[in-house]
Amino acid sequence: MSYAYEVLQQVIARNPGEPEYHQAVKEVLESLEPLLNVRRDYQKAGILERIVEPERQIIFRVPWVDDQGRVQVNRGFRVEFNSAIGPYKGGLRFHPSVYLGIIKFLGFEQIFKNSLTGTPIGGGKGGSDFDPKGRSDGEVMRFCQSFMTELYRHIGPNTDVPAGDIGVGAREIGYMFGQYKRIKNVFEGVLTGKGLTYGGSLVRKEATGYGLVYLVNEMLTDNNRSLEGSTVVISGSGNVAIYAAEKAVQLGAKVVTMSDSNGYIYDADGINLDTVKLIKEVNRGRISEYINSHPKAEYFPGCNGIWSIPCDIALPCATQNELDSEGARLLIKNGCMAVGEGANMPTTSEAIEILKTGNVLFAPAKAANAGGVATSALEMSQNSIRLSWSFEEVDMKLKEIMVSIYKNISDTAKEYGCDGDLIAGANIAGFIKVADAMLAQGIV
Ligand code: NDP
Ligand code: 2IT
Repeated sequence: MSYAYEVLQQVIARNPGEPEYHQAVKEVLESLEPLLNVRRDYQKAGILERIVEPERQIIFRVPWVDDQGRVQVNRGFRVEFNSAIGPYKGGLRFHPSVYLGIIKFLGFEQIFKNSLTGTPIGGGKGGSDFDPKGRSDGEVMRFCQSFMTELYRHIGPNTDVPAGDIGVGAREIGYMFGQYKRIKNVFEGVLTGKGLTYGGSLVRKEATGYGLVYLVNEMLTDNNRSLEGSTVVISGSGNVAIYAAEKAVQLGAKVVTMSDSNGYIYDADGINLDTVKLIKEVNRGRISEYINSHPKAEYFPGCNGIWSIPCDIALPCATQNELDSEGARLLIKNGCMAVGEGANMPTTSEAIEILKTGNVLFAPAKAANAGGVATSALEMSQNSIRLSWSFEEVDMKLKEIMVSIYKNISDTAKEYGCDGDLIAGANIAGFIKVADAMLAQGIV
């Protein structure tokens, strides 16, 4: 029995009822085999046993009062997973599906993603089972204030720096920042994704989507393909999806779909992003409203059908396990040449195997969506030096980071005998830096 397999069995036994966490750990540990065969020192130092156990897990009550005067109680989480290479860093997710297993899968992925960015940030994640959908601004504010009233004591600009994720955007970050500052009486860069008037970085809003397309573009170029003239299917219509679509169009592609948890739109002429931004960013509406102003477009209820739309490139940008084996088969059948993961773990393990067999180029989330957190690290740098860089400057740094992530993961895949397997390349490259830092710091 291999070291990685043994640790995986321990993880499954010790963390019952957390299938998403098991899935994330399995994918990483399996792909580390070629590295662990040559680096026996990792086993001696118990690196795997330690890296799969969060350094700290915080679970807390979040009481608040809704607009009808009723008391509501949600559950808050912050999992401080690994601080070997920097302060814990990672988003907060507000979604009714949130439970400890989701936060742990996201926090675990974040360790390696953050390492790949080349910036000094550790891995963490948090959130709540609070559902912002249909809640008034006042309710969201009271929830965020209550959430931060507990969270503030665990975080800090050199300790743990949260940001956004599903259900947490500029509005929520603003309310949480205000409450943190009020409690601590310190103006400091404790959150990223802040508004531009109070310490936010230009390009942070666009960064995950732009970064995804920069990385996919590198992967295509490296394989003598091009984004220009291609047809792109994007799922989701949130922060990542919108700015992935914007950059894909800027680079000459046509984006024909977007979705939310109710259904998807198909616009053969190319999605009008101004309409999507108005519906989603301004009105917080549903993607189905798109057809009201674009009658030639079609709306289909349900999420899975989106992968039946013929495309050259698919960018899942909504949520975990949204692209399953049936979706993968449909993509291949329709001639899809590349998949880039904008969301975290959007592709099921079975679907990944099918895409591999079908020779579809595959950019894994840890690398492909790292532009968001990389730009968060740039926001932290700007906060530390009390300066703001221009849009062009941050965008250029983001692009450089994505290009170097691609080079790092494809070189690493080659070095460990799995040429072209960017999943293995990303997992191994992300892991080595963290593992070596852990080795150097002793058994802690
Ligand atoms: P948003 O909240 O802005 O948007 C999420 C989108 O995904 C919405 O369109 C939402 O639809 C849809 N969605 C959410 N949950 C589900 C579900 N269970 N089934 C179907 N659709 C769903 O989030 P982001 O765009 O920020 O995040 C999207 C993904 O990208 C997540 O996996 C996140 O972890 C990942 N990510 C985000 C980064 C960031 O910087 N924001 C950085 C790196 C990764 P609806 O409105 O109906 O819920
Ligand atoms: O999954 C992610 O990388 C994020 N949600 C962004 C985290 C961050 O700290 O910017």
